[in-house]
Amino acid sequence: MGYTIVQKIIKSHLVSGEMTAGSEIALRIDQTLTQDATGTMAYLQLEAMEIERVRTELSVAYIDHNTLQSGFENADDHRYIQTVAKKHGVRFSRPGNGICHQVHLERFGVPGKTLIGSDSHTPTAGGIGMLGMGAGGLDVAVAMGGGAYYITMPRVIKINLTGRLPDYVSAKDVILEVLRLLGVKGGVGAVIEYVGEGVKTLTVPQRATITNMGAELGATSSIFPSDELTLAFMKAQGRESDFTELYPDADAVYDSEYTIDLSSLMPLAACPHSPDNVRSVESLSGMKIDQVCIGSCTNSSLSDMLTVAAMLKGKTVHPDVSLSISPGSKQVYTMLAECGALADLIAAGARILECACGPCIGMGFSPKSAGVSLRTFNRNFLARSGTADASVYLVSPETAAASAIAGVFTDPTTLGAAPSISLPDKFTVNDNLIELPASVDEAKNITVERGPNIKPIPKGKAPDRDLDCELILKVGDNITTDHIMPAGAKILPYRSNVPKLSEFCFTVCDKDFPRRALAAGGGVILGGHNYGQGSSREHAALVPLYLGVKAVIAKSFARIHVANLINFGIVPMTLAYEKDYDRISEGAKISISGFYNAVKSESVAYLTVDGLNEKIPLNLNLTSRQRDILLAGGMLNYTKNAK
Ligand code: MIC
Ligand code: SF4
Repeated sequence: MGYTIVQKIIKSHLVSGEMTAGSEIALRIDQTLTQDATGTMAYLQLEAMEIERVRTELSVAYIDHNTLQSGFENADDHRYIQTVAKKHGVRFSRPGNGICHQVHLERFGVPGKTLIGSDSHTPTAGGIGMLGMGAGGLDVAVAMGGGAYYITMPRVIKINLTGRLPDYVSAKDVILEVLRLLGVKGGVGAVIEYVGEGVKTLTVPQRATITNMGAELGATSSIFPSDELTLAFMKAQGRESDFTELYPDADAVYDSEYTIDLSSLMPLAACPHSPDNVRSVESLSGMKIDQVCIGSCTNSSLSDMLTVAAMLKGKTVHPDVSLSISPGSKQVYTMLAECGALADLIAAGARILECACGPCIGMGFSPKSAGVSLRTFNRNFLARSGTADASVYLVSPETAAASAIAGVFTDPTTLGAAPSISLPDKFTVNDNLIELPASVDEAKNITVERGPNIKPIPKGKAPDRDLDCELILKVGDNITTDHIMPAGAKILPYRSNVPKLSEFCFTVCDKDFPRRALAAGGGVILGGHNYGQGSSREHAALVPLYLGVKAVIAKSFARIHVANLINFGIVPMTLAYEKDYDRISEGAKISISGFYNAVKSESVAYLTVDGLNEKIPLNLNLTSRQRDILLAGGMLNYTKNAK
């Protein structure tokens, strides 16, 4: 039996475990990346584990999220990351160099290798046949120290692409179609592999748009073959020596299979407030809009920007619309300037932002009250834009540009022939904003600079012998990490300051939650399906830990978040019977007698709820490694004990 692309990469990186879908495997990690909003924690943890020098082939620290610097906090954190990276052997991508995933694809990704990043969109690297996975900062720190990365061996979903995209229909519409088909939890436990004749019609940046937004399916990763178009991209980056061909075997066996005929697709939009709430742009056309934002790690490549520039050339953005454009990297920005397309964007009235995450993570550009915002981004979770009652629609750059001119939702396919964009054979390469680490000798003299914003990381502790507390919060399905630990311009500056961050925990659902949690002395949270979907931010575990959360009970969990809970000693449990969800109310007194022992070795624990006669069975689907981490009170203690 042959192997799929992802199975080939896993096989060549397997440290332990069986390659049977559903079992725990450990992988050797070749490369890591961090970004600044999760990076400070990752490097604090690297220091806490006393790792002097990273042991990966390549590790890069990017500054791309917190670039507003409305106070000293971000600037201090940047300097911390810069100095800690230099000392410990990590390359440092300075602010202004671009969004981590875009820059990594351009300058560092290697087909066939493994990459983990403290950001959920790390699968962008799958656009060149690299296995990229999002992870919590602590897992990235462990990998930097040469430790393996543990995942559940994924199922492999094949998406067979046929045909060719029509004019004005683009890669974003492909991934929106996949989201429509599979939903935001359709990829949990799986890697999505794109194969078939249609693959040959998609360039690397288009492929990367698709693999990037596979994160919204809950997938472990998404990947394309590495073929002649990958080689052309690597050549254009001056990196052909990093190229290897990678295809699935002809007799590879997939767990499930879908076919998408690219030629049958139309412009699509994800409606508020979920990336899988997909409708045709045609059905929305004519709706008045207030804002358009183009950029983010999903759609900020040179080809996206050139397409938008060609559509805006000679036109003016509608007077009722505010249009922001953030190119994905310094390379993209430079080349836009060199070819004159930047002038076309400026002339049309676009507000050009620096190449960073910007509005995607609510760092400015919040829409007006009850505003309608069209964004080429990947997430439209409630309140993420910074305006709680705004309606955010996720669309392609083509739909965004057409609508920005018209002032209403516009299907670009109604505009006639699309502009033809040709990509240069050579990109402008200038890595001057990537700082190399110090040599081992020089490193001894480097002092890591720590600003006052950096506060100690809360420490987990072993589970209580018997759990006895309150159910402090009950929430529904698909709770995102943006609900648990919101981001945005007011909150992101405190990513290194957990006590301050805790004031905002779950406030999207319940303004009073932080106060209630502290008053109750902590407790347990009850969630629905796919609890913790979205980002890799471990703050969504660390902050609840600080507020005294000991366990989370849910119908099911998202992959990265459940790993983060375990890493910080919060016990994840699932309801054995979903119907029991309705029998537990917020505020109930609950207990589990023999909780410690259940975490140690039982597969089921029994929850007593005040006022209910029967006990509610809860599953503890934990590997023995995860049980040991929880018993140690989290990964930091666990690694210390192992020394
Ligand atoms: C996001 O898109 O939500 C983020 C901000 O990039 C996060 C990381 C973070 O919260 O810092 C992610 O996707 O992992
Ligand atoms: Fe940045 Fe947005 Fe991409 Fe997250 S999704 S890495 S915030 S651009």
